[in-house]
Amino acid sequence: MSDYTKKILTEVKAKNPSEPEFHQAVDEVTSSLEPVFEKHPEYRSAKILERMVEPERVILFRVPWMDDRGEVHVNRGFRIEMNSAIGPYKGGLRFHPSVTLGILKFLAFEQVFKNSLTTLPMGGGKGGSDFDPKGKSDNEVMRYCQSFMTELFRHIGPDTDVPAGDIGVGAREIGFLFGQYKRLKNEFTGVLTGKGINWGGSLIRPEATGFGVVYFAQEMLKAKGMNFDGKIVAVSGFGNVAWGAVQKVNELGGKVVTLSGPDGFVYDPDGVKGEKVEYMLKLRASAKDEVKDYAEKFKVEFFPGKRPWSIKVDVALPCATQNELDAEDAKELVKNGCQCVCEGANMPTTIDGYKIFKEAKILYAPGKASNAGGVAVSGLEMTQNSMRLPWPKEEVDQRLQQIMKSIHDTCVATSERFGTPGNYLNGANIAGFLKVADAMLDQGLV
Ligand code: NDP
Ligand code: 2IT
Repeated sequence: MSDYTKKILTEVKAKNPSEPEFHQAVDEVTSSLEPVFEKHPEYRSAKILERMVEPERVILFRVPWMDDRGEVHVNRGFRIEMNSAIGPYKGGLRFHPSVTLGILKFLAFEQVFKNSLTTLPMGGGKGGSDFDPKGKSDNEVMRYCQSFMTELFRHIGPDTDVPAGDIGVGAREIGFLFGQYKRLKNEFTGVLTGKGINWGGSLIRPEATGFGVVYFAQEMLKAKGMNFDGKIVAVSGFGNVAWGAVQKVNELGGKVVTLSGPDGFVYDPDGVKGEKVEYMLKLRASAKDEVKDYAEKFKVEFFPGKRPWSIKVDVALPCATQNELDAEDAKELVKNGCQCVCEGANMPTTIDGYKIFKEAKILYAPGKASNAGGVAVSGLEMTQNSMRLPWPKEEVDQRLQQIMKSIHDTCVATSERFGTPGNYLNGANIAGFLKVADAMLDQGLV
């Protein structure tokens, strides 16, 4: 690391104490950017990176709500408006008890690079709450979403900031949030994405992140003369992203043998297919947050408290959450002959885990490139809303495939151009950075 980037990282840590995930995300991006600063001193002198690590705006608010028994609760709501150089702030909302300012800043920072890679005009943002949807009734979730939006509505808008879903925020929550926004503004606009299909949502948006991950992995395999046919695949998580990924792997002839939750993982050597894929939706809707029930229902093995990375597979798709794959897990995967790791979640691999993949020279794609299909189709939903014209499924899917191929090819070309061929992480970080950095230069001191 150069003195310049070291200084930036030291300052980020000093200014933002107790935000380890944010430090990790900045560290990972910064380490890719050394060759950029060597070639382009103009970014240094304009202090582009120093500006990019500081959110344009952070909104933190109280969310009071009442449960079904009449008891009052208070949670925290956040929206991080990170960067609007190339478009309105865009990014999901996460409802999970682990949500903190630091977690959302890491996600918003990643989102800036991801959105830049999609080829669409979207800036980066992220938001959410420490609200725990687990075990809550539909009415409680509705009241919570209404209270959350009663403050958030004044900060967002179809040309300003367009939130969507993430962990704990799916179609149901987007519906409640949209309904409240509409009442407050008396406007029907594309202010949120992931909407229901009858009221402005895009076809394929629910599947988009998972489909996109597999399209990206397919491109990586193709570049090495391989494909998904007959490949054994480990998937972690059992949520929206995992569900989309499982479907697409099956379609392409692969076999998914694991799913995981906070309680452990299931090993299904016959493959997660047919009614089992439908069952994933039930598992998630049950709000129990367990995959153990899958093992009981389909009579397969359950490994309590364990992650799925010890199983021998060809491809690994981490689709649950950040830092769910560490150096030990990475060693296991490599030892067992895994050829490709393609991230569905945001930052699921630790920095030490990534180093193991790099040393072993196996294919590795960072989430900001490989999971960009979700936000890309959100971008397409915004386009359809602006045109007031819905596109057929085939058109959205075809555009999604083109976008994932374009991100793949950009990562390959950029990593080569900056001296690290085959390194998708460097390619994604550099290409994502350059587009935003140039826009910031064009727009003056913003
Ligand atoms: P869901 O809420 O649908 O599913 C999340 C899954 O991850 C659940 O299985 C959840 O279980 C598990 N999980 C969440 N937190 C933890 C934790 N701390 N430890 C272990 N497991 C955990 O979310 P999504 O599928 O939408 O999101 C999954 C990942 O993909 C996240 O990293 C998200 O940021 C990323 N992503 C999502 C996109 C989207 O469009 N939805 C787009 C791009 C990336 P539990 O709730 O019980 O903890
Ligand atoms: O992490 C992500 O890219 C998302 N949760 C999707 C964001 C979006 O705006 O669709």
